[in-house]
Amino acid sequence: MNKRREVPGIRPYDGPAGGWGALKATAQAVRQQMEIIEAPILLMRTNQPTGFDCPGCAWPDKEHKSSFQFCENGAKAVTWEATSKRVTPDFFEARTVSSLLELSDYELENFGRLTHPMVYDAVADKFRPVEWEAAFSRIGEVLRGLASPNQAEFYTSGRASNEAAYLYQLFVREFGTNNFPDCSNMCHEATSVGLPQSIGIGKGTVSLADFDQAELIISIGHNPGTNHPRMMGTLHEAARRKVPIIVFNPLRERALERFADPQNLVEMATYGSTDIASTYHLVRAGGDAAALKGIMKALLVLEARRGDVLDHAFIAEHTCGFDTMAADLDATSWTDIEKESGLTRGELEEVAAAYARSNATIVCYGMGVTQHNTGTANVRLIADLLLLRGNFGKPGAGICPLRGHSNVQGNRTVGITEKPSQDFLARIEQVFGFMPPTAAGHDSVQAMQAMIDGSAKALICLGGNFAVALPDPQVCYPAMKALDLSVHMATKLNRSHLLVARETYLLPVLGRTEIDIQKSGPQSITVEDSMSMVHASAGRLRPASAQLRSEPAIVAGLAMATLSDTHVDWLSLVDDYDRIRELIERTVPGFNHYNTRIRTPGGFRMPLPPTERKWTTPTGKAMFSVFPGVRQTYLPWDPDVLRLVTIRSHDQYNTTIYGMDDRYRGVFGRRDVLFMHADDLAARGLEHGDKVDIETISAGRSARMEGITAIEYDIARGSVAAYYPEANLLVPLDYIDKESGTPSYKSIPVRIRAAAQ
Ligand SMILES: Nc1nc2c(c(=O)[nH]1)N[C@H]1C(S)=C(S)[C@@H](COP(=O)(O)OP(=O)(O)OC[C@H]3O[C@@H](n4cnc5c(=O)[nH]c(N)nc54)[C@H](O)[C@@H]3O)O[C@H]1N2
Ligand SMILES: Nc1nc2c(c(=O)[nH]1)N[C@H]1C(S)=C(S)[C@@H](COP(=O)(O)OP(=O)(O)OC[C@H]3O[C@@H](n4cnc5c(=O)[nH]c(N)nc54)[C@H](O)[C@@H]3O)O[C@H]1N2
Ligand SMILES: [Mo]
Repeated sequence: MNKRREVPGIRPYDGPAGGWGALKATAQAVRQQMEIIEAPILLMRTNQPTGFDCPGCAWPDKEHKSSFQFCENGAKAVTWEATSKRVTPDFFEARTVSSLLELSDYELENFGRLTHPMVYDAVADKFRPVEWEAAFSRIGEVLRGLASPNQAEFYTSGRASNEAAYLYQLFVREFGTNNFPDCSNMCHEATSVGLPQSIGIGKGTVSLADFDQAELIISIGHNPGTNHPRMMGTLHEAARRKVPIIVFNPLRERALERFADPQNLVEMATYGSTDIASTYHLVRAGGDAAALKGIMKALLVLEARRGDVLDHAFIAEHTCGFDTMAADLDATSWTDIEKESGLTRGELEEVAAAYARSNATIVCYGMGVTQHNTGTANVRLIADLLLLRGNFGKPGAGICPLRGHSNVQGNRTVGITEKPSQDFLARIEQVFGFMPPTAAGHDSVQAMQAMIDGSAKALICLGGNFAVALPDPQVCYPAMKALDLSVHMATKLNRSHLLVARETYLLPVLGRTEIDIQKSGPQSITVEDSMSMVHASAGRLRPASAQLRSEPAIVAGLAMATLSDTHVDWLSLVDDYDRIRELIERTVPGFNHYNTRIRTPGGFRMPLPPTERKWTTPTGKAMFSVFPGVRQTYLPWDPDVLRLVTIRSHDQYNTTIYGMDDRYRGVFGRRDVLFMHADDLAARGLEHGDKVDIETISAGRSARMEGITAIEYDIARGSVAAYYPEANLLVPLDYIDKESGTPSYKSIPVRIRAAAQ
């Protein structure tokens, strides 16, 4: 690399991911948030049969039986919740909401845990303490006073337990709406919509044991070193067994290149590390569809030559649509594939050859695949690739979407969806004796659009940071303030809480790490991980405040205050969560003997028909898809237009910012940077460290982010990257995957110019 100028806070990171740096960062997280004595014990209890489920990510544990698995970002998630800092009524008395809005997302959450239910007082512009019952009763009154239940939006962020989420959907359906925007609509909705079309179910099909038998792992658009750190243990083991790992990612992510496992004594003692990716392809942002089509096209050529590449028996017995897809691959030109993917035909042919050699392949993927206008189509292409060689329902093979929030998958399983199935509604009616609404409700973008056009009047949030997670703060923030009512069940203060409506309530909840005692004694909750394993979780810490209530208790409180004529005995359900699980068992398939099975260590697995080669699609077969052409038609070919990817730093959990470093990408103490390829900088007469303005190319309103520091990075040509949520300024709200409604957070067409001032 040519000699670069010094840019404050930008230093290349040469080491492997993990290793001593991860241990040091963990110690620092503990020091900054907790009383040091209890921290080690708490961290040891994370993901143990006798402890609580880590709120960090949805990657499974070895049956929840293994010894403590070290995880830096898990430790950050746990200590961030178990912090000794508090946001009390005195805190709010000393600050107006307007003054709090001036602070950064990091500062807001770093004040600590909410301790009391609070209500907004518009005259003083402050939050004041309120009694729980008074809050419930007023919220119920406002909800009952709406012209229609459909004027309220009920958001869920995927940390809620199965029990809380189930009660929440029950309350809302009895109230009369399917308006269930949830974080999944911004995350893996493309998986939930695409995979059922392909294989009959919107979930991953692999288990941890499959990774022990895989002969090839393909990793597309996910960054496990930061977002699923316990997965690094799995990849590390696979790499040491010499399993090829082929990566597609526009950014060079250190953990996918080299990793030192903090559990590996030799590696730690010798400062050694293990190479993770066998090949790393810097695919162009949004170019995955082209790359996948290229691999499949090359595979068909190999098949024509050798005749033994495709799994003919599997295709004949288990699939539909092969010929149409093959004809489309034939018709797709290599020129287009290369241009769109940014990869060469030779590179893609090599991937096809490696795939043809492997008898058991797993494809893992994350937000780099789903958060595009073609998100659903991308997911289906991954399924197509796997189907060609029968990589479902055999050991060591399958599809592995890396889920987001630790229980986002469970939330969906127990009924958090704006498009419930008729079967589920029929069972609700049968068990509870009320008619749930059947019309589809709003997803996240639609809920916000309803708030913007004024048809939605109330927003209730079971966790999350709705307005900050969504695109386009210029239109979303004012819409929050125009509501009649907003209610936030939360652990910590964030910006969505401060975008106050005419009436706003903050209801503080118990976190996963805390003991939840109800009438029948201490309660456990249950969660479902990325591999469909359901298991129990019980907190151990003393609650952050005596005023906190559990999420099920708060949801029940809201329900009783809202529904004058309810069919549900809410109080008895809160007294003993076993009773909630009994109801789940009666209304959701797959939960037989729920209460017994969660009492065995490791829990149980939800049914996954594709693992038995059963396809619950309308045809009863797995379905190949057709992706016409190679590109996202809305993206212009104009070489001046770059594709902006929004990414998470290493010190961040979605909108929660733990710190200002992004160690593995060499960024320290700042987040106001734009990652750019050296040639893209040069083509604009820019240098590493220059300030730039970023402008979104979209018909209609212009969106700009000004004075960002462009830094040279090993990123695909034509792609640039900036941090989420700051860069949400540049994402139009209606810029979505039409099939799944997911915002295209990872391929925003932008122009970059030297900063005006
Ligand atoms: N510590 C921590 N853990 C987390 C989270 C967190 O914020 N912090 N968030 C949780 C949640 S809700 C989620 S959804 C997951 C998110 O986990 P990931 O799916 O890993 O999400 P991102 O960091 O947004 O980006 C993923 C990767 O996609 C790449 N990418 C971007 N665009 C493209 C593209 O067009 N093609 C390809 N092939 N790759 C692309 C980026 O360079 C990045 O490496 O993690 C969960 N776990
Ligand atoms: N530009 C851009 N935007 C994105 C993304 C992106 O990659 N790029 N990713 C999208 C994705 S994948 C997701 S999932 C969404 C995330 O969207 P959300 O899930 O809405 O956001 P979070 O930042 O995870 O929510 C953090 C808040 O949750 C609350 N909280 C934490 N723990 C608990 C708990 O146990 N109970 C309750 N009740 N509350 C709790 C705290 O108050 C905290 O402030 O953002 C999306 N937005
Ligand atoms: Mo997510």
